[in-house]
Amino acid sequence: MEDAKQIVKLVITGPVNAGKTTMVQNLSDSQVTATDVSATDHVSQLKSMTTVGLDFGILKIDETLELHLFGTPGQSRFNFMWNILSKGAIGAIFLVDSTSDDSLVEMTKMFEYFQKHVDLPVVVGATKQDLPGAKSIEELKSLLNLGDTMIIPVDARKKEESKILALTLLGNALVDAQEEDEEYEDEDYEDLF
Ligand SMILES: Nc1nc2c(ncn2[C@@H]2O[C@H](COP(=O)(O)OP(=O)(O)OP(=O)(O)O)[C@@H](O)[C@H]2O)c(=O)[nH]1
Ligand SMILES: [Mg+2]
Repeated sequence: MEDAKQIVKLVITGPVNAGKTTMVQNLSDSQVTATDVSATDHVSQLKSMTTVGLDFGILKIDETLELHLFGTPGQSRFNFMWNILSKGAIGAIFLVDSTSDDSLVEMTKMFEYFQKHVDLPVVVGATKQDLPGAKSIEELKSLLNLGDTMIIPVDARKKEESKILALTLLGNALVDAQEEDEEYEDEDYEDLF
């Protein structure tokens, strides 16, 4: 019998201009859905287009596993989409623009919001490490107050780097799920004695 195909949902989130749409586009084997429109107000000083709904793409790992990627908008006025898009996800990739102080401030707020309202396993990807003025991974780790959360340099334009980030998140999420399972089983056995 053929193995059933597993579909795993991942969310890609983070502040404006961190590289979420770029990552979903470059990771996807299939045609992507994007909902970018012309940026207005302060965002238009950074970039011409911004996401107002979602990015969607599919990355096929092998015959039995597909990652379904959901990119969120970065602007906080669309934060209702963060909850909607995170439903049923196994984890979230948080991207942050390593060259932008505004991105760090916004990322801290988003990260707090997520921990409170969404609570998924997270891996942080630090983009734009190749650009002048980029903060080092160590600096970012302490400025963002990330605690135990893993932070990895990534260029959202590069598929292989982005794939490593996605697979790291998947691995961490599976370990978390296994640990929760074990706790649950221990509780079960305690009831027996
Ligand atoms: N030099 C460099 N550019 C990058 C890197 N990662 C992403 N970019 C660029 O940064 C820009 C990010 O734009 P988007 O992908 O639209 O950003 P977004 O996070 O979807 O932004 P919003 O939808 O507005 O929240 C693009 O021009 C990318 O090519 C990187 O590691 N290095
Ligand atoms: Mg976008």
